[in-house]
Amino acid sequence: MSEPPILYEARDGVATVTLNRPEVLNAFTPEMLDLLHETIHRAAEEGQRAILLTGAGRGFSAGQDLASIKDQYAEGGPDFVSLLREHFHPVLRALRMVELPVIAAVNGVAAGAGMSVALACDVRIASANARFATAFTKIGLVPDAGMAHTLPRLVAYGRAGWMLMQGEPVDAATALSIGLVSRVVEGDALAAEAWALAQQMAAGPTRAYVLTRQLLDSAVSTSFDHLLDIEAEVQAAAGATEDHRAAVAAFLAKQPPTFRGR
Ligand code: T3D
Repeated sequence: MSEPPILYEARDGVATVTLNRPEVLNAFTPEMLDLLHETIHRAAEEGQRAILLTGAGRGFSAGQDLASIKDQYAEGGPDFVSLLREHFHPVLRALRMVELPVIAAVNGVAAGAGMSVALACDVRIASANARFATAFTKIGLVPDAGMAHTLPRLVAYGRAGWMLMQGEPVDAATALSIGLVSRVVEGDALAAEAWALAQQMAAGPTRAYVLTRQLLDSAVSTSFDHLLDIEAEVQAAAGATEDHRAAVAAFLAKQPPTFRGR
């Protein structure tokens, strides 16, 4: 029996989700995307506290599986609208809306929509051999799976335009220097370092992390004045959590806080 294209393991509050088609650098098929979407929701429904997303083998993901759609070119071409709306977009929306912090452990090449998926996560830690290739224009496509939104916000407009139009891979050291990833570690240390980061975030104020994501998303598309209104509302939600109250009490008692994600 062949292995499932998505592996799931939950331990100590961390749901590890592994893209698992290593023979094609974890390129996405619709079935794999649907399972990934289900799995993101599963982690939240089970009450896990963080998601750690990574790839099996030497790649993170090479984006859309081009071999699986090649026959469609003889019949008028792939139905891009359906492929995106029905299979890619639910995954991207789930990553941005799930009530858990999402950590991408980028273990190798992330290309096309594989890179888009990595960029939609809250934080990225990469191995020294990771590469980021926008790839879309290399095959005559425009960026999709949200990359036209995420990339310029991470690396600024000018560099995003260069990366998207040139499509050349960016290595891990460059990715770190331009803010595409937050940390780079030697390849064989990635699993342990990413796990430690995921555990640290899972034990943190996870509700505040998710609200911070929402606030950041609002902040990049609104005026300063409107942001001040939004932040008051979002802070009210964070301020109503048990985690906030417990952390203030712990601070005043000169104790370390214990966060429960609510
Ligand atoms: O319908 C739509 O298309 C809309 C949605 C679009 C979203 C997108 O993601 S568009 C972008 C699609 N992705 C790409 O164009 C990337 C294609 N891959 C590459 O350019 C290179 O493979 C990489 C730069 C990612 C890695 O290069 P390298 O030299 O490390 O590995 P490789 O030898 O090229 O690949 C290893 C194997 O994976 C190879 O198979 P083989 O020869 O060992 O049997 C290769 O064919 C396979 N593979 C890599 N990428 C894909 C793939 N198979 C299917 N689809 C892929 N995207």
